[in-house]
Amino acid sequence: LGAFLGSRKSLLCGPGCGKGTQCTKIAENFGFTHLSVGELLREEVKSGSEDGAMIRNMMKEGKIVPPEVTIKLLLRAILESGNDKFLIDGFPRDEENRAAFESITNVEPDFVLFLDCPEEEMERRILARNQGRVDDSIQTMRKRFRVYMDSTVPVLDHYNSKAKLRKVDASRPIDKVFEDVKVIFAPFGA
Ligand code: UP5
Ligand code: MG
Repeated sequence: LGAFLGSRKSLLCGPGCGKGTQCTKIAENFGFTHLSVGELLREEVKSGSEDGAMIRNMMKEGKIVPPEVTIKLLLRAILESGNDKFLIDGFPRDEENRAAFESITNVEPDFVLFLDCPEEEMERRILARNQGRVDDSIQTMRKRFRVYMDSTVPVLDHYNSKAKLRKVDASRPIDKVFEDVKVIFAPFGA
């Protein structure tokens, strides 16, 4: 499977920091296929599949879906894309998902982009988004922050210890953030 993953970059940060927004711009400018694991999970819920109800309940609680579910969706999307340059948005979310994905594919990301944003600003962005997501209530948002601190920050620490973490100040306007992101992606151009 590693052969399909010619180049893999991941984006991680707290909920609402701007992963989706920056990934859209990176994909357009640098020829990556953008895979948002949150979006893949929401599509799975909509499709009414066997796992749909379980996934919806976990997302509503801000919990991390087990790796056998997310990795299956991710690998399917990778194979269907026909590309070999991937931008993986919001994954791996915890050490269990990271270890499982890396042992199945035998591929580590070239780097992980961390969009650094204060919690109050992420909260403002999520509440202003208003797209009817099941997890955008104040209650679920607070749970998502807690899960981020407890489970995702250790993944950031892991990649930092391998010198694979790239950090950008994401508290600024979208285009300012993208200026810094572009510098990081420039060596991997389309
Ligand atoms: N916005 C963006 N950038 C801005 C800026 N610089 N200045 C001002 N406004 C900015 O942005 C959020 C909003 O802010 C938008 O309205 C945008 O215009 C504005 P967006 O780009 O959507 O932020 P993003 O980081 O993508 O926020 P999102 O809510 O998608 O992040 P989450 O990490 O919470 O959501 P995700 O979809 O990745 O995951 C949802 C759930 O799925 C998880 O909680 C979990 O239950 C489950 N999940 C798993 O179980 N496993 C996985 O591997 C992944 C997800
Ligand atoms: Mg998103």
